Amino acid sequence: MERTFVMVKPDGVQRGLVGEVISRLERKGLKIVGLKMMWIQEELAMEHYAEHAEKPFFQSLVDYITSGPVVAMVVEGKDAVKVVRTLVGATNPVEASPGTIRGDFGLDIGRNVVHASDSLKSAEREISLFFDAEELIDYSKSGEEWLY
Ligand code: 3AN
Repeated sequence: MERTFVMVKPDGVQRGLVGEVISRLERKGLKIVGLKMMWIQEELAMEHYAEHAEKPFFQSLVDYITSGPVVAMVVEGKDAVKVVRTLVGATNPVEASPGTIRGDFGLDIGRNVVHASDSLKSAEREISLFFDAEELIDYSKSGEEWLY
């Protein structure tokens, strides 16, 4: 089973899309193993987006992600990293397919509703950046292997 990091960004929280995002992840069969609302401080934002430090939009990205509360979560499931990226859709909501979260709810590339890790390696990095080990809950939904 894989774990990945998902975050409802400030625009998603402001627009009341937290439940919608969680619901889509749950209905797909993914299991939430960590969940919290937080207001990201600049230092964490810069670390989270470190790979974009040289990009022209870096400062606006940091300003935006720290502009209001976010909902951070860790979801677990078979091929979770890829499955969540597929549910989330393309980075630019203009190109994201209908049926994806960004395709259905986003218009602006800077305010694209959700963040999701793009690889297993970044998932591990982002999970440990946002969550302490004891905040992640190990549980099973039932004893059945097939119940994702
Ligand atoms: P994704 O979130 O799909 O992994 P990344 O990692 O390429 O996309 O970009 C991180 C975030 O930076 C995006 N979610 C988006 O909010 C922002 N971003 C990416 N490209 C641009 C851009 N050209 N202009 C403004 N913001 C951007």
